[in-house]
Amino acid sequence: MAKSKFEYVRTFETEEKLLPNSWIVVRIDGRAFHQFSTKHNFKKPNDSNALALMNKAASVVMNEFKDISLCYGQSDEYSFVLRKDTTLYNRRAPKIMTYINSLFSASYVFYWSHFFKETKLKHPPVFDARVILYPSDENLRDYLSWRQADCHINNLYNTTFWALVLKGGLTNAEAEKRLSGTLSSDKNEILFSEFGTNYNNEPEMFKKGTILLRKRVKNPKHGKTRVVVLPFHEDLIQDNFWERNSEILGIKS
Ligand code: DGT
Ligand code: MG
Ligand code: MG
Ligand code: MG
Ligand code: MG
Repeated sequence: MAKSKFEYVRTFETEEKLLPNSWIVVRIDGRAFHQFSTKHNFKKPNDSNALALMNKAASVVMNEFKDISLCYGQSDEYSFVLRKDTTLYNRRAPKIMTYINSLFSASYVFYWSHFFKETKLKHPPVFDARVILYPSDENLRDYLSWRQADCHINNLYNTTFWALVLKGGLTNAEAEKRLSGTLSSDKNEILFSEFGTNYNNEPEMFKKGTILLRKRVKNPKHGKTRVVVLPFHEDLIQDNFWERNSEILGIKS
């Protein structure tokens, strides 16, 4: 077909290509989930169904894009880590970011009713997305450690805050004041001495977030192996996580 006289407008398009040989991280985060979680009666401070739905939507994304080697999620956010050498969409940033975000968001809606049997979706959930490049393995590990440390700090705060409000009868403002300036050890102590809660015994998913990894598993019936996406709730800040899962950074063991 002959080119139309309009076709020149394509030359206005730009192509944002991501630097080669760098880890690509796409992080999505729910928009105004403070409100969204209230409107949909999420349990405080953690709603297991809401977190399971986030994990499900991330698994759909990881199953679709094989160059994602690890995902990390907590609260209303998920990070997707693509291999350094990925050539997915020629490393075009907008393609990678929008496909991941859109598949995640669509899956969140698609699977909503599996996780919330009683609660109808009241409005479409939306997620923002960003792409970050990390040139070294150390940078990538520090990024993931930063997100997991954030999970821990927020979860300890929220667990103590909601214990003071829901079990201790304080108002939100009183609980906030009580916690202002406290250290982690103070919060652990409040939980233990006032509410009989040992923070260490809280569910690992709440304390550590969720890591999705690809693992080869054997079917016990016919012995065939296949690669599946599995959730882990472990400390990824320590070296031994990376030693046990040496395939992520491509360290030959
Ligand atoms: P943003 O991201 O700037 O549009 O604003 P938000 O409101 O999404 O803020 P963000 O992302 O910093 O914090 C996540 C919010 O989502 C936070 O207010 C707590 C809420 N949230 C996340 N997971 C849960 C949950 O399992 N239970 C409850 N009750 N709330 C949750
Ligand atoms: Mg948010
Ligand atoms: Mg925010
Ligand atoms: Mg968030
Ligand atoms: Mg098209």
